[in-house]
Amino acid sequence: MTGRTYTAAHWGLYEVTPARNGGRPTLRPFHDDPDPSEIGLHMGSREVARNRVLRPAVREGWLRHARGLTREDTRARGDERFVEVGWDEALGLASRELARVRSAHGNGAIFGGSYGWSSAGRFHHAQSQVHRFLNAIGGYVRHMDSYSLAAARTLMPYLVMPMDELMADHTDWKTLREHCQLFVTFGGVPRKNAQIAVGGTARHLVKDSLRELAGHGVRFINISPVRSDIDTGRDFEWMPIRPNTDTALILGIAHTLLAEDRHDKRFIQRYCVGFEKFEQYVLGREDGVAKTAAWASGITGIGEKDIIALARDMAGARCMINMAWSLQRAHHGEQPYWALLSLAAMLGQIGTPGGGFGVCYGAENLMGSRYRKFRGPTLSQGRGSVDDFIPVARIADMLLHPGDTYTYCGQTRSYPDIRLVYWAGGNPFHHHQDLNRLLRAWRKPETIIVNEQYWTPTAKLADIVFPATTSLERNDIFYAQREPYVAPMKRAMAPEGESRDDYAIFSELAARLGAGETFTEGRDEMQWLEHLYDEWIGKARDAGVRLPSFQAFWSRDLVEIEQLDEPVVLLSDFRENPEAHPLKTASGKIEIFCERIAGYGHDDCPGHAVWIEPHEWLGSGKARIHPFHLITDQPARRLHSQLDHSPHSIEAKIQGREPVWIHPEDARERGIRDGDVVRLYNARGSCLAGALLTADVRRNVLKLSTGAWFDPENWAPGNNMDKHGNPNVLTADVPASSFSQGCSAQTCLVDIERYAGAPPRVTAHDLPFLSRGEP
Ligand SMILES: Nc1nc2c(c(=O)[nH]1)N[C@H]1C(S)=C(S)[C@@H](COP(=O)(O)OP(=O)(O)OC[C@H]3O[C@@H](n4cnc5c(=O)[nH]c(N)nc54)[C@H](O)[C@@H]3O)O[C@H]1N2
Ligand SMILES: Nc1nc2c(c(=O)[nH]1)N[C@H]1C(S)=C(S)[C@@H](COP(=O)(O)OP(=O)(O)OC[C@H]3O[C@@H](n4cnc5c(=O)[nH]c(N)nc54)[C@H](O)[C@@H]3O)O[C@H]1N2
Ligand SMILES: [Mo]
Repeated sequence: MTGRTYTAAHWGLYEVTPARNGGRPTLRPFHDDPDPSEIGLHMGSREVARNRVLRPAVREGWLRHARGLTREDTRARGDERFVEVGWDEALGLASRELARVRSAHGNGAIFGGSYGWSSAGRFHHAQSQVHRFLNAIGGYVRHMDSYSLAAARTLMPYLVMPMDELMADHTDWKTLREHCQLFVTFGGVPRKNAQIAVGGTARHLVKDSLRELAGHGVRFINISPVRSDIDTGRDFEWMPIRPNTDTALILGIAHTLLAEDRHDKRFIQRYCVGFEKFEQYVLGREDGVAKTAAWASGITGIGEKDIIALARDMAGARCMINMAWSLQRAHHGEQPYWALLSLAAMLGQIGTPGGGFGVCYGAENLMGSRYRKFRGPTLSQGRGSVDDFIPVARIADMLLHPGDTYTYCGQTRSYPDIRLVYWAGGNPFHHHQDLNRLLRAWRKPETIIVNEQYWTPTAKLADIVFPATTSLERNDIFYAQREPYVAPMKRAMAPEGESRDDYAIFSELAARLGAGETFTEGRDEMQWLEHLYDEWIGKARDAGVRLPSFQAFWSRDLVEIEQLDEPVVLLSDFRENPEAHPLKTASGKIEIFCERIAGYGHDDCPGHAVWIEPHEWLGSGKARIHPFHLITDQPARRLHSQLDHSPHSIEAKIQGREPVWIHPEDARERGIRDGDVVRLYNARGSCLAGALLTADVRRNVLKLSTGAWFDPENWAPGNNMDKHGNPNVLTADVPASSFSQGCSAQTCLVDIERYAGAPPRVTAHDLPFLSRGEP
């Protein structure tokens, strides 16, 4: 015990000096973290606090309407000022409106999907809080899957096992170091992304692990439009592929393996089903097109000889194939993942130490960790009477087209008619595609309520905004999967302004709606922590982890979780004995061809991996009009939109705007110089950004990270320009497929030009116009 105080954020565990005499807390990196993330160091800073929502605020027109003064006009969202009101009035307004919608239209008219990452800490998790609250008052329409992973999360359980299990059981870094010879990765192993783990991370593993592998002589090949999304500390090979064409490349490799008889027939026969159908397709016996290396070369832009050499190298070495999640966040995003699994099966190394596949080392710190696996404490979300959901990325479709039908995993379903939206812990005007379309959809609901810490675009577009506290202002428990420590998170400062915990906000609303006891079960914050902790002790014990009593835990700073001696090797049990350890798929084996998915009859996701052109890509005719493929990756200096206004994030902006990576040759042809303000555009919208010239990005590809707060010239839907560099004004709101309905943000063509004239001021981080008391 060292007497330190800790706080956790998704991007790290930090040591805190609590605020004294009305000052601010200061944060330091965790002393045992070999590669701490700078993102969190500014969490408690004055610059970040400047954007806090300080008091409950109600949009003026909505308030006038609630007071019987005027008709309501949802088109005014975003344009009107907010009136700051007292807590009692705000809670009264929100609870009466919830009650009205509930009695007039039923709980099925309330959308509480409320997707988003919220903050770390197991109790004050805003998602769980809002879902539990809405269930306590009778239920709500929820969301399925995530923006991160919908295509893979939907697909992989049919083929091998659920994504969550695959992710938690990745072959660990140490084992790779000892056994892997060739590490081929699609989309790098971005250390910038591995800053993050859901719930926080105490020891960041990726930087050292990659260096150790390279030091051991592991050969790395990065197949990606972006060279620098891996850093091994040494040279590595780069295959600059055209975005969204990886499936074609894998098919070309598969064809080479077949043609040269290098595939592992014994593995396929023993552990897989349906290989023959895939083989027929690859050889061209299904559609008359043999998926040769030459064929793949024409699609991917990778040389035929290089593809053949890659196939031979993969078959001739202990080979790990890794794939970034971004590949499945694309049109037909199921296909690269299915192809990856099919290729790994052909190589026959699944379940061996050092070989097989990964989904994805680098997306978060978790993958490759050897620390013990055990579940964390969780707040029950309760149960309501509404059994309706939408696939998470279909929000605009739902709001715009109530009653319309759509398909999902072979079912035909229809969209509910939503009257009220409640959001806590997410930022849809960060995460959704085609924001002009979302602006239109956002006008549909009668009321939008948001709990927020900061004046984000989503808060600015709400009717009622409740100010929520941050982790630094609450007590909580830090736990994340396969991390070496758990820890108490202790309040380090008083709540800013009049902000309250989400738990307190929902407790009050629930009480006013007659569900106070159901929601709180009579516990306050500390009683909840103790309750969740006590339940957790038993679960942890079953997994071989001994936790101290709650009192002992709370009076200590950290509890260490031991590292396992035995290696973690993905699917090793299955490899050892597939009869004793069958997979939970229909056949118990790896499904190279899947009867169930084939039976759904979705043309855009048939029974085995196929190459289908995305609706936009560099090989399509559309590229003559918009000749750049836009990659919108995860930002290095924040988590999505969180802390976009922190000094660390602002420091990297160019003329106040998000940097867009462009190849120097492409820039030269367009008269764009490093540091220029540029305009990116397509038929869906346009945004400004700051040009960053680098040969680390392939020609005809632009990279603009997500997370710059949406900053349109005005809030009316239409082709208006975002001034700050939010790529989601450009991306398309098209589902990955009719099977998964997942987010397909990485499929997007644009053009770019130098911005002539004086660029408009960035206003993303300005506060909305606030007035006190009377509308
Ligand atoms: N173009 C494009 N778009 C993408 C992606 C992409 O690759 N390309 N990626 C997608 C992916 S993978 C994801 S996961 C999503 C992420 O989308 P989101 O998860 O919606 O993004 P965040 O910025 O993390 O939003 C979290 C919000 O919760 C608020 N918050 C934090 N803690 C609390 C709390 O305790 N209480 C309350 N009430 N609020 C809190 C924060 O202030 C913030 O506004 O974006 C998706 N969007
Ligand atoms: N710092 C930071 N880390 C994060 C997050 C964050 O916001 N900030 N978000 C977290 C979340 S919610 C998620 S879901 C994960 C997401 O993890 P990913 O989805 O894997 O991350 P991305 O950064 O979108 O993409 C990774 C790399 O894939 C490459 N790529 C893009 N398109 C293609 C393609 O078509 N083919 C190939 N071969 N490569 C391609 C890009 O060049 C990029 O460098 O990251 C997590 N980590
Ligand atoms: Mo994500």
